[in-house]
Amino acid sequence: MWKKIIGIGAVAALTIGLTACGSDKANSDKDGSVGDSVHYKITGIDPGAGIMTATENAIKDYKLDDWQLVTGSSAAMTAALKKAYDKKEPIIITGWNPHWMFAKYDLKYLKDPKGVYGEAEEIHTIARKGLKDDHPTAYKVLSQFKWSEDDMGAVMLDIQEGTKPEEAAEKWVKNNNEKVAEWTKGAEKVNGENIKLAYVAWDSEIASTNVIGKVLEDLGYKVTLTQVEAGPMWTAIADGSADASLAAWLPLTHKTYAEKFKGKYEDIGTSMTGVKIGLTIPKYMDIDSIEDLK
Ligand code: PBE
Repeated sequence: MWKKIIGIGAVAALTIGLTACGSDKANSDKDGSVGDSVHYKITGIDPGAGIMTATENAIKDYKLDDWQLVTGSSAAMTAALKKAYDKKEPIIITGWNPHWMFAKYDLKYLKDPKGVYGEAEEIHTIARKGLKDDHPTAYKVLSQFKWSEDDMGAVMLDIQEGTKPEEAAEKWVKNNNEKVAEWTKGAEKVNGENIKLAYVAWDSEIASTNVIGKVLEDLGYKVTLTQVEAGPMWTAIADGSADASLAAWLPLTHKTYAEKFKGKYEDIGTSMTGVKIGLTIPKYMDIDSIEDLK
């Protein structure tokens, strides 16, 4: 079993999120605008997430002057989505793929004709400088890690349905020997060396980090999963206080971080391609584009 450290920031963000959605009485007045129906609020996640920066840019670029992006957390956002969805009330959230919410609810992305949310994004694995020399086995596995949206989706859904992340990861690893064998190809076993993986409590990254944590543990590592906010996660890789992270979304989502820490980290692999971020709504809402929010 590995240790889990939860950053204070995550707890604070959750509290803010709960406060924000407590006062959120969406009122779907047929004659009013979409804005009126959701009180001009976009339900967001943790402030350090790239999708929050992208959404602030969308508010500017689409001139959504009356609109406000509400800060919270992934957990608070999905709770607000469930609450609205159950009553068929309107809600606009910051969504991304892969995410279990698209399997559980009928949702759609709002079209983004200005391309504020980028095109096809990728999930990258980033490592601290020197990891290759210090921990060649971990470096090898991390750089060979690659899976599909369906793979990640299975782990995410299992967790969402109540299985503990480390148990969901263990189950997936047990049932997917072939894939794991590809990641561990040529990796020699180690004897209790420490590896620290930093991640943010985004559902997608809880899944990937726990799975790789399990794979490294099976190779003999003592694995620590450190849960922090996005800024501290990038900082930890850059200053070497964490070894690696599976949570770098590029080229757009974490562009600001990638530029800020340029030359201070190593981009060692792409674990998934064709991922996406954007404003997301239930299909029963009758708008299609971010431009309809004006
Ligand atoms: N996400 C999930 C993150 C990256 C992974 C899309 C919420 C973000 O916006 O930074």
